[in-house]
Amino acid sequence: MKKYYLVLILVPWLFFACGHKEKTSQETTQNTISAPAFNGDSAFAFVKVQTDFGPRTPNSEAHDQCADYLANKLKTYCDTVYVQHFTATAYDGKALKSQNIIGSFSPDKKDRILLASHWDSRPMADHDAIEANRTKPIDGADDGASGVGVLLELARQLQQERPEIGVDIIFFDAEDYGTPSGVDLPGDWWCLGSQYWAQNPHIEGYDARFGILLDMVGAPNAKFYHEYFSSYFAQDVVSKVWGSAYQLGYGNYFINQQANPITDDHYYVNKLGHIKMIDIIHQDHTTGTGFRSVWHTTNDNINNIDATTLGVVGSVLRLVIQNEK
Ligand code: AHN
Ligand code: ZN
Repeated sequence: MKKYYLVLILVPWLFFACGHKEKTSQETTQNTISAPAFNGDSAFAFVKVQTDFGPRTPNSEAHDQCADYLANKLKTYCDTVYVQHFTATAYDGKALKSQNIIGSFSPDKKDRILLASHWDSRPMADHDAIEANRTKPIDGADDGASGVGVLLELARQLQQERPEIGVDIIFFDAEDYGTPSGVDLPGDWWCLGSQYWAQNPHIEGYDARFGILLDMVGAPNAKFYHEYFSSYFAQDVVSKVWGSAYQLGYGNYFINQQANPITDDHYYVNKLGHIKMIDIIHQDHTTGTGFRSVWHTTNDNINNIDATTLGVVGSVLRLVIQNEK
């Protein structure tokens, strides 16, 4: 009789426990508010335009052509476009003819958000599995073009639905000309464009409420964790962005977990520019490099870009901007 009672108590409890657990896991991907429209396919097309120029490595013809394209495209969407020409010195002593390209909405507004990506691509596929490929430049479809594609599509949309807050979109140059894998030199050889901009902003005394950097936002099923420096410098912005993603039902892309520090453009905007900026960057701890397997290889091309992921990131940005009054 006693055993029978125990079953009577346990069975409903098990039911409740399982049912409850299932509901919780469903909630992480459920829409709780409606997403502002964002066209991932259009963002994808903007990624392809860039990779169609070929590798956009500083001092190449494709680099020049893509710079003109980006500046002209921003001119069609933004109120003001600034092109910052500068010469960066690379780790190997090369002088890199570089350009930071900036598009602004409502440049006179004091309250602003800064959005950024790098538009150059790496001059060598130093992580390629095939040795003969390691000196070849890469398309950088994910590593560079993906973030720029999302931001171009965002600019197109913001022209139609003007944000209340001022917005600046910066395409940094010469981010990915850093030292080859295995070479360790003293000095800061990555992110030369953002280092330049942080010390020479396009407007004297430039400031923003916060900044968001996009880097490698085009992988199928990308995973964006709380990158260490983002949390260190701007945990409130991390919470805002990951919270917005969760509200839109994108908790499977924007994961609430700490991850490794990445010395990316946002690091210098924080450190040298004193503007708090986070990095939305796809990290993968299973590959050995910390990034996806195509990273810094000739396989970082348009075939490995997913319009859905671009759409997810763009929608999150739109919601974040919409919430800034
Ligand atoms: C390093 O791996 C040293 N920096 C990461 C910055 C980066 C490279 N982002 C894209 N490519
Ligand atoms: Zn890179």
